[in-house]
Amino acid sequence: MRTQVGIIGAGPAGLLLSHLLHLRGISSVVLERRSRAYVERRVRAGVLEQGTVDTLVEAGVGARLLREGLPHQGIELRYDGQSHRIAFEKLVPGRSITVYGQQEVVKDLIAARLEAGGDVRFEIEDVAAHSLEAEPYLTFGGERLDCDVIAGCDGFHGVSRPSIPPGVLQVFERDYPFAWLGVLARVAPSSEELIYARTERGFALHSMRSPTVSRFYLQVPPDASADEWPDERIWAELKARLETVPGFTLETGEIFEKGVTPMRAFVAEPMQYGRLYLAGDAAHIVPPTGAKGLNLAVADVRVLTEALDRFFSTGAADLLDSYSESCLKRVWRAQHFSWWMTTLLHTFDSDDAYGRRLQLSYLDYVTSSEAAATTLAENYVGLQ
Ligand code: RFL
Ligand code: PHB
Repeated sequence: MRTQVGIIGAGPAGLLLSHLLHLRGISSVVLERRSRAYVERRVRAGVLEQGTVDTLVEAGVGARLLREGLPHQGIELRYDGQSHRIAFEKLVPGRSITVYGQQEVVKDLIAARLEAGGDVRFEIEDVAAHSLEAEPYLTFGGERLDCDVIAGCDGFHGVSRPSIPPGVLQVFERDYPFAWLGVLARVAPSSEELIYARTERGFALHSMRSPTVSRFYLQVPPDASADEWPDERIWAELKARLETVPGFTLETGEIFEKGVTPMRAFVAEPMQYGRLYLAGDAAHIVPPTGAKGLNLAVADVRVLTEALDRFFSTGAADLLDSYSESCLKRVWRAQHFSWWMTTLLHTFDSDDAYGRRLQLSYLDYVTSSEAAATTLAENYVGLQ
């Protein structure tokens, strides 16, 4: 078997890459370890930057997103018994975000790939990448797939990054001393916009998926398990962290999804080796506070598509050679923003009274200075 681009992983990065390449007449095969049902059900991100929405719409996979996605013109910061709105329409006119579940993006992309006769294979468990320096190929289940290029879109725990020889990559990482418990509940959102809440009990986030489904996150200890969090405990803690301003009541409902996500940051440089190019979580992850992970994956794929198009249409490898450098500028901006949002809003060491004063001082600054609020807004909606 032979294809131009062998893609490992059918998450947002791998599927979007395959779709964008198809639109430019470049062939690809996507190999995914999990089943189609599993990847379509996997609950993750929810916030799409303007640039991500534009990419999906321009690629012809945005019809349902435009119909069902919830456009937002601001977010709320809640702390110290006060509520403050960061107003995108005023601070970054014409730019906003859309709340639309990552698994809905994945469903739309899979449907588009299959409808166009794309080769997406699920439940392929033993993919390995070989001969990365020249004439690369993938093996799986006794088969061999020769490719011009391999795209490692297999997430943080995938096989593509570890297939790069030792010593090539420089790794930068940070683990946070807490995790997020995320839940989905069948209840109308209690707020029109997302609420990022800082309290002495820890951080809480009120997000949503639709007019009838709400999404919540709670800062929990790093070793927490969802089993320790029966529904009543979750609602009590969400109320304690969110019902902190006059007149706000949190509506409750049936919780139908629960999971704990570690909070970690990671970047591997460069994002390429020989004919292997890493995109999305395979190369970098951010803590979810800034809602950047999926958006970074989409941005990588945009850069890679341009580079591959040029390579296959003219033979010029210049854009491929500078792929990592082009992506890393945005990656590091998002790393900084995610670190900053995380540091601002979470409870760290309970003995660190000095650190708490710094957080509150910065929150006061962000909510009272237009310059500071604009910094938050332009990073949140995504820098161009
Ligand atoms: P994915 O989505 O992890 O997809 C990788 C795919 O590769 C498959 N795979 C393999 N396939 C074949 N062989 C192997 N050996 C393989 N190993 C793995 C996997 O099964 C999977 O299908 O990576 P991708 O495509 O790079 O996409 C990245 C995003 O998923 C991720 O950055 C975001 O979900 C992060 N994130 C958020 N990002 C945002 O932009 N906005 C948000 O609001 C946001 N919230 C979040 C988040 C991530 C979260 N979790 C659970 C990590 C909230 C949470 C709670
Ligand atoms: C989500 O809705 O899943 C979500 C929203 C904002 C974040 C992270 C996750 O910062």
